[in-house]
Amino acid sequence: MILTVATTPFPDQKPGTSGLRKKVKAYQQKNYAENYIQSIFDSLEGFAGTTLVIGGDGRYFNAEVIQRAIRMAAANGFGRVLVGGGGLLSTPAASHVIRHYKAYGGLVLSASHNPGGPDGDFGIKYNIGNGGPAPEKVTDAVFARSKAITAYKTTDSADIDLNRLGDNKIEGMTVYAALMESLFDFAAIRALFASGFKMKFDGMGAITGPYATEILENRLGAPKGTVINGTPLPDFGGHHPDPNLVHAKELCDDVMLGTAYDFGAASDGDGDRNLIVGRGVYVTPSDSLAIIAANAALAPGYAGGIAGIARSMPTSCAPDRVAAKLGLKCYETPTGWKFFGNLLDAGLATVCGEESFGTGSNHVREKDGLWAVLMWLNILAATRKSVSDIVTGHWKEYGRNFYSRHDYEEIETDAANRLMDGLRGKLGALKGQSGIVTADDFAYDDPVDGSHTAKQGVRLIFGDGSRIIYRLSGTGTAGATLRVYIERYVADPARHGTETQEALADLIALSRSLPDIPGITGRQAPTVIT
Ligand code: VG1
Ligand code: CO
Repeated sequence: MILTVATTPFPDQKPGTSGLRKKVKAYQQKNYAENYIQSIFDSLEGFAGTTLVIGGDGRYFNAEVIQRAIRMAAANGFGRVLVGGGGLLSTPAASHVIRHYKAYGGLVLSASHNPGGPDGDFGIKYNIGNGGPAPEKVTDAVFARSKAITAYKTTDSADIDLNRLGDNKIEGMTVYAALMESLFDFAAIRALFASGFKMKFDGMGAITGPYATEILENRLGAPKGTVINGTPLPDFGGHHPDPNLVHAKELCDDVMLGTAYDFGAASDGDGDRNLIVGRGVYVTPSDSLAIIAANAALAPGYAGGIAGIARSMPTSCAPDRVAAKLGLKCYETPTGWKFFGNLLDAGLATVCGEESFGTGSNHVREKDGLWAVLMWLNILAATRKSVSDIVTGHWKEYGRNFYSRHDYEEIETDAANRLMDGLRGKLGALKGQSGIVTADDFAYDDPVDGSHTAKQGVRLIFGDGSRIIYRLSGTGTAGATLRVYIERYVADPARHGTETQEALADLIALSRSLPDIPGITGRQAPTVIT
């Protein structure tokens, strides 16, 4: 029976960079999740009788919300709901499943790289029929609706056993693994592992563990135990499932400093991010995108070459150099995967990436952690070179974009806004100072649908191409996080060995003094450096 339940709006259901992320405690308020899900449905048209995909990254509160979402989808008139076994789907698998089954769209229950557990974060994201995150015109409509909502629709049916879904259950892993087999040279990668090549993959207690175990160990013959922290847990086993030098330190130390491994990788809470390291080398996500773009044709799925590259604005300009050499366009978009969808749909770009450990291609409409790992394995298998040789070889050919991101987490929201407003207010004056040739607030005009997105980050671009970029995070749930991105291009191979923070030292100092970060935020140094 369909029930209409009266509710009152919450003022704070504004989707951020990737869905609505809040503390679990906020999501546990009566009707909070229901209001948001109903606001999504109310913003969509023509879905009666169609299919909706629902899956989550398995974090705390997933099991409860998924049941509510299934009931609400039925009550709102969807004809069919496809749910991942156990309610689990990684973000890239959900994207593929939406496309594969030609669903109307999908709900992804995830707060991605944010910590989980009762005191952690929860999130809900809506993806459209192309498998990608809803564009801003949809998320704007959802927020508007959430401020006016008066009722939601549900049914009085009992909870469903998510492991016994009959026809409504899809094994996200099987269809996803088949997609990966169609893109990469599994025989060559199998031969690489058979030759004694050793890798370690850190699932970080999150969703990718089972996918990685199936693909790397079962299908590609990597030794058992290659995947560590491979069981998804509601609190990620206490890990902060953000695959970077800080939160995946153990893996990085083992692979980079030791001699036991040739290659190391990790993925985040919902499986869309990737970390790539080799013996003695950490591959920045920006370099990884450039290297993948330059070598994509080694993988069968991209043998015909790529159509173009897209990167988020703060991502380093390393991919631009590859695009130039290949005679392709490199598109520069605002932060967040939702801006890549149109470029991929229109065939303007084949590979895309962000500095925040996100890389992907036109095979789905999300970033894809395991895809990036398999692309690297394919490149390593085809060339039989070490990660380090590939990276230094790339720098030698294209020059090196030294790159680092400095995060100041959980600063006061007012201070963060003051700092950004201060920068915006003196853009005119900054031009000409300290070699700055461009000082602006990045805006994007989508070449496909003509939509305009403003205020996407303050850019200071120097005469030699160096950049300092400032923006506030749109995924946090406490206070504000200031992200400062620092980049310098160096052509001379003799200088490529310099340590990154040292190579950027003068720009780093300037990045702090120009907007007076210590004075305004009270912070002398960032909390996380990647
Ligand atoms: C961050 C990253 C951004 C990424 C987003 C979602 O956003 O910077 O590049 O697309 O997270 O990634 P922000 O607004 O906090 O900088 V995920 O893996 O958390 O869905
Ligand atoms: Co993620």
